[in-house]
Amino acid sequence: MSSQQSKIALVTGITGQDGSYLAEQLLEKDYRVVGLVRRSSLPTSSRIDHLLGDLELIEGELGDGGSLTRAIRRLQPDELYNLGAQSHVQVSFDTPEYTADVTGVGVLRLLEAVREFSPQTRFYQASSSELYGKVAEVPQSETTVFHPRSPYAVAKAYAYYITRNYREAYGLFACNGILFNHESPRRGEEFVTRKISLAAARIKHGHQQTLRLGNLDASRDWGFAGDYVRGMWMMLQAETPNDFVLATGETHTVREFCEIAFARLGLRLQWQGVGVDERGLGPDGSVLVAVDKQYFRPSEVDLLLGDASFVERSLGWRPEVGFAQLVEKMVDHDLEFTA
Ligand code: NAP
Ligand code: F7E
Repeated sequence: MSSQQSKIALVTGITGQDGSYLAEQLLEKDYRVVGLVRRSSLPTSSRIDHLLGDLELIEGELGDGGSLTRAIRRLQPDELYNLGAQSHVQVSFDTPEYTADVTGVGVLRLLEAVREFSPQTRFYQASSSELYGKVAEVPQSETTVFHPRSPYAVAKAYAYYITRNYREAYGLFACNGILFNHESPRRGEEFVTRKISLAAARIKHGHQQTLRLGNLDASRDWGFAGDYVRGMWMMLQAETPNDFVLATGETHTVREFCEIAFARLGLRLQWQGVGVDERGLGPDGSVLVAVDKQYFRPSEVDLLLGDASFVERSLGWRPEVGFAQLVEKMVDHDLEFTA
C-alpha cells in the first residue's frame, strides 16, 4: 500500500503500555499512525522511542476538549483508539475527580469531536474488566452486570455507556473492548505484576532484599498486552460495531504470580510471619514477601475471570501467551533491565 492510501490511526495514550504495542502493530500494517501526547516537562516516550522515526505525535490532553477537537478535525482519522486514561485503580481513590474527568468525560469529548467533525471515524474505547468489580457471576462476559468498586471503575462505566450511546444515538462505529488485565515487560512499575518481576530481578542481583505487597489473595485473569492490542484492531475491522470481552479464561492470585516469578530465578520465597530474621530475610536467605496495609484498597476487586467466547466466535480472536509464559517473559526482561 502506498503512503497516500494508508489508513490513518489516531492513538491516545500512545506513550503507555498498550499504545506502544498497538503503534508497532499498526505500523506493520502500513497505517499512518499519529499519537496524541500530553505536554510534560520531561520526555515520556521511552516505550515508543524505537518508533519515533515512523510516528507522528501531536499534543493533546483528554481534559481539554479543544485540543482533541483540533486533532480530530485536522486528521479525519479512519480509526481512533482511545487508550489514554488515568489508569491506576489505587490512584483513583486519591484523585477521584481528576480520574472522572480524564478517564470518563475525556471519552465524551472525543466522541463529540468525532460526531461533529469526523463521523466516519471508527472509535475504540478501552473499557475494563474493573467494570465487573464485585462480580455478579463467574466467569464474566458481555452480559454480566457491572458493579464498579473504585472511582476508576465508575469513570470507566461512564465511558462504556457514553460509547454505546453514541453508537445507538448517532450511528457511530464505536466499540468497547472490555479487556481483562494484560501485562508485559512494558507494564507500568506501579502495577502489581511489574512490581513483582522487577523486585525478583533486583533481589537476584542483590539490589533489594524484601518485597512489600498488599492483598496477596486477589485473583486476576492476566494475559499478554501484545495479544490484546491485536484484538483492539480486529474489533475496528468488524462488519458492525459491538462490545467484546478479551480475556484468557484463567485466573491466578498475586501469590501465584510471585511463586512463578521467584522460581524462575531460583529464589525461595518466605511469606511474612514465619522464621524471619532481623534483616527481614527468611531461613537460609530465602526472600521475604511482607504484607503492607498501605497497598490495600478501600474497596477491593477479589476475583476476575473472563469469558472471551463471543469474540472468538465472531472475530476469531484468542490469546497466544499463557500465564506462566507471561510471568517468565517479564522476569527475564527485568533481569537484564536491572543488571
Ligand atoms: P498506561 O500504561 O497507564 O498508559 C496510559 C496512557 O494514558 C499514557 O500514554 C498516558 O500518558 C496517557 N494519559 C494519561 N492521562 C492523560 C491525559 N490527561 N491526557 C492524555 N493522555 C493521558 O495504560 P495501559 O495499561 O496502556 O492501558 C491502556 C488503556 O486501557 C487505559 O485506558 C486503561 O485504563 C485501559 N485498560 C488497561 C488494562 C490493562 O490491564 N492494562 C485493562 C483494561 C483497560 P503519559 O505517558 O503522559 O502518562
Ligand atoms: O492490581 C493487588 C491489588 O494495580 C492487581 C489496571 O490496568 O487492570 C489494572 O488494574 C491486584 C489488585 O491492577 C499490590 O489490590 C497486591 O487486587 O496491578 P494492579 P488492577 O487494579 O487490577 C485493570 C483491568 C485496569 O483496567 C486498570 O487500568 O493486585 N495488589 N499488592 C497490588 N496492586 C498493586 N498495584 N501494588 C501492590 O503492591
